[in-house]
Amino acid sequence: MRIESITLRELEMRLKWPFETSFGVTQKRRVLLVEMIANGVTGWGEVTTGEAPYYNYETSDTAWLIISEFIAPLLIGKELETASDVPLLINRIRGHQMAKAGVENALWDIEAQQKNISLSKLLTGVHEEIPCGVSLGIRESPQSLVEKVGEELSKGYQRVKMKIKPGKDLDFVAAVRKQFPRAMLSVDANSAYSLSDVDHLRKFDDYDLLMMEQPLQWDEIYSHAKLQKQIKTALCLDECISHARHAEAAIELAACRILNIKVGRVGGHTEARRVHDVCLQHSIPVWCGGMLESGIGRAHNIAISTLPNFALPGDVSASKRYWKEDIIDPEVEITPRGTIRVPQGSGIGYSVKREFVEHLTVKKQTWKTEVMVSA
Ligand code: OSB
Ligand code: MG
Repeated sequence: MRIESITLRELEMRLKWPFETSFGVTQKRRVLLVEMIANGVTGWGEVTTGEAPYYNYETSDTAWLIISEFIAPLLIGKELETASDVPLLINRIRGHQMAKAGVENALWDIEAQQKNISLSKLLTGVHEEIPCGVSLGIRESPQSLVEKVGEELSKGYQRVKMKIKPGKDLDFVAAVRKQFPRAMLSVDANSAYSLSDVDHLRKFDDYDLLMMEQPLQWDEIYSHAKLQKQIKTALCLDECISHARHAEAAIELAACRILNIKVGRVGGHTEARRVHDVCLQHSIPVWCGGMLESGIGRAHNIAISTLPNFALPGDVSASKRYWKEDIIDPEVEITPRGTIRVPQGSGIGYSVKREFVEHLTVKKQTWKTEVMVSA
């Protein structure tokens, strides 16, 4: 495949409702999309950065810089055997996984279309339907959280994850558990605690949670190992796992019993599969995390979620939970069983609403190979 053109664009998209995590509130999303053409076939990827460097150090602006200054110039005009060769070409750029993933994943979409198979098949996925959970932002009061959890469970979602932060944690979880004694529940602290909070964090053991996600520092594996020894609730790592070697270290240290894979956080589908395989070898179940993606990122999440060791419901949910109108057709929907049926069409399996994308675009840059003039 010869990379003939790369278009990077920023879309301004407003979430239906503000989403609050321990690190802040988001409503106005700055979504970066990568549109690539190779051998005449167009593929799409999404850069899953936040607007501010509060989840990790990347932002929409750093990703724009890294892609426009380094990744696009490195890749334009290159001939590649497969999308999984992209990391070899851009490895010399340290970090910036989300920027890399947005570009690499566009080529995965192209490769699947060229082979006329679904992205799921190309990634060697096996599931035709994936189990879905939701991630609920921090709310005003325990009562309003209880109501929201009830709403999502009644739609069929199989697992509800609640965002927590100091001061908005135990009471909220206790109220939800009391109302829903048998629901599959988990919490996500997004690094809001430290190891000195161990006595507090141990109190969550009373609520039969599936897991507690990344309670400690965003770049810490070892502290989570110390914490896991002292609490019963299974820890799940998110922020601190940037690649398969991190996953191996975390598993060897017994820093978690479950792992969240975000395709952007680990640098694209190639590395996401490696993380998946490491976890499978060690019997650590994984699930797919979300970053408030538009339909394009959502479609990539669905495809990777079809690999065999995605054994737990992910944070991949219906388009309409976040967007008044999504940029893909059809939108992502869930079945009454709380699953998403994996599209069987070629590539990501959803079509991109070009005009709507254009309408939402606030910034755009294109790289092209030099035009070949035929004699
Ligand atoms: O930690 O999983 C997280 C959103 C922004 C930043 C971090 C996280 C999240 C979510 C949203 O939980 C999940 C989703 O996209 O539905
Ligand atoms: Mg998380």
